[in-house]
Amino acid sequence: MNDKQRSILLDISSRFSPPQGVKLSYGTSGFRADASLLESTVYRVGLLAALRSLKTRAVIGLMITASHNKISDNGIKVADPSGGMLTQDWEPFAESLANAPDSYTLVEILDDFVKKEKIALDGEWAAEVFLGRDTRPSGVSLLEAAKQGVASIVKANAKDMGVLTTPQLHWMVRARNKGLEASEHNYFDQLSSSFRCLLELIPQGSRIVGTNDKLIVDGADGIGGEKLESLKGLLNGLCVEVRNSGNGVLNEGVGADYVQKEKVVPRGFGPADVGIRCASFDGDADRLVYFLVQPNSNKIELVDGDKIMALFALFLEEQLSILNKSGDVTVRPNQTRLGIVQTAYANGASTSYLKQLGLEVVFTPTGVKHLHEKAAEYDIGIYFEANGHGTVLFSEAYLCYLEDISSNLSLTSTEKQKVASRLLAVSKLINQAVGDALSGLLLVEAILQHLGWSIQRWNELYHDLPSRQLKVKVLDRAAVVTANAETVVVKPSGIQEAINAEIAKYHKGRCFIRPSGTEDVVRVYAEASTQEAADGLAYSVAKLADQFLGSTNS
Ligand code: NG1
Ligand code: ZN
Repeated sequence: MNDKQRSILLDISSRFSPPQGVKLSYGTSGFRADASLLESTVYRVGLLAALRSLKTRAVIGLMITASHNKISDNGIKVADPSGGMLTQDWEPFAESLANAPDSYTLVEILDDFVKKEKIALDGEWAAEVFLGRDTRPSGVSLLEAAKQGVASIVKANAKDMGVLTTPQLHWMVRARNKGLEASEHNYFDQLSSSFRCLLELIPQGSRIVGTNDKLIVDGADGIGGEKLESLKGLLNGLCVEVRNSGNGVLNEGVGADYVQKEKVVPRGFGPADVGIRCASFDGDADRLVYFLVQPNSNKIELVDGDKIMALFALFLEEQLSILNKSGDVTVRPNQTRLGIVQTAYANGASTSYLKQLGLEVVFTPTGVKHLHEKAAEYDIGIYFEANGHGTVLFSEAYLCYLEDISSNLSLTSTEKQKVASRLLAVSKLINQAVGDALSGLLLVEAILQHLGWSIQRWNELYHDLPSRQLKVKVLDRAAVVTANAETVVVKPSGIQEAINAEIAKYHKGRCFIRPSGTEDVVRVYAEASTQEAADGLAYSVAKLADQFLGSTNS
């Protein structure tokens, strides 16, 4: 770094002092905290994004959002050139930047990193960073801080892409780095045309006849509802009503997280909606769950991310079985590798169902970065978290294979061509960068129409085991160290044995604890054969967490 660069950095960074006494960590999904604490962090992540762009010679994304968390929180995460999450190798650098106590230390850390990574600050390449934010009011000033961060690195350009869903920003980064047009118009165009293509390929006689086909979507009073309102004008074959599209308080009594955790109707829904297919997004529209309003109560029947995954898996498996039928020159020497990736939060009944379909099911720790990486190892990899975050990935080689089949009239049967065209349309409809509530919703809708299924029929695929999730505030959540995709606690010693002793008391009992990557809590998850038992197991293990780790309330 030359003197000019150093002095620009010292000057601008001194305007963004870090909060005192707060240790920030780049968790499951970037930095998240009360918005008032984040200006310096966002500024510093702006610096990192510019360096990452210089290093990779590609466009990098910065998304300012705290997703499903309350409106007063905010957060920032980095999208890598592929549109996926920041490479994990750079997370420690992000953390040391965010926690540097003053501008001098910040510049030292930066200088060392630039040397270590051999990043040319005054090379030919001008860094480019796409910025997006959700609807949180604090996003306006945080976006300015991010711009300043990018601008502090000489030859770095920040481009404000506007108020977006998180998956839109990831999609735009990916598209631009593939040399494609990356506007919202292009994104909507891709979604609507691939959706149309899937509907056109529905076998005759499949569509549900005479049932109430309306879909009602809860937009969590965030950006997703707004975007769906715009997109819906481009969609034929889908009757959708959007509620909670921005007039109420973001994520308060609404949204996918609320619906999934509380299992009650979101604000704006009620008895008149009984029997109608309903869906809920989270605040930045990267999570999607479906639900049915129960008669005579405020309870809902939840159709969660696991069940969305089961629907996708069933449909894709059916398509692949047609494609992989022998007696045709197009058959691949090896069958298509279809992989299913879950976390320990997946309901046990969903895992049994998927295994019983004969599918390969693997587990990773919580967090999209882990799931995505694993799913990318397959020809087609499906990953989902129970909370509704997930997508379907197609490898480049597999897409080429599908292109060959769909265009090679002389070698393949019409049926196989149709399957290949369908799978290609799925790959365009479902966001390849990151889980996306808008595109996930369209794929669910297309598959239900293809199968001729109602939401009730879909929900019958299997019955969830009763479960309970709790949060425990402890003195230091980092004291909990886990292994085996977070199913076993290795530290503090003795706690796992105590948890095992509790689990043994319950029929079909399963329980684990892990430190949250987005909140200052330890999470407890329990499953058992009845709701009472799942509650009992969760509460007794929460008590153990409290005893072993010390409560902040005592
Ligand atoms: P943490 O706070 O690490 O549990 C939560 C979700 C993750 C993921 C991230 C990012 C649960 C149990 N955890 O992470 O799955 O979605 O938020 O938003 O739902
Ligand atoms: Zn989200």
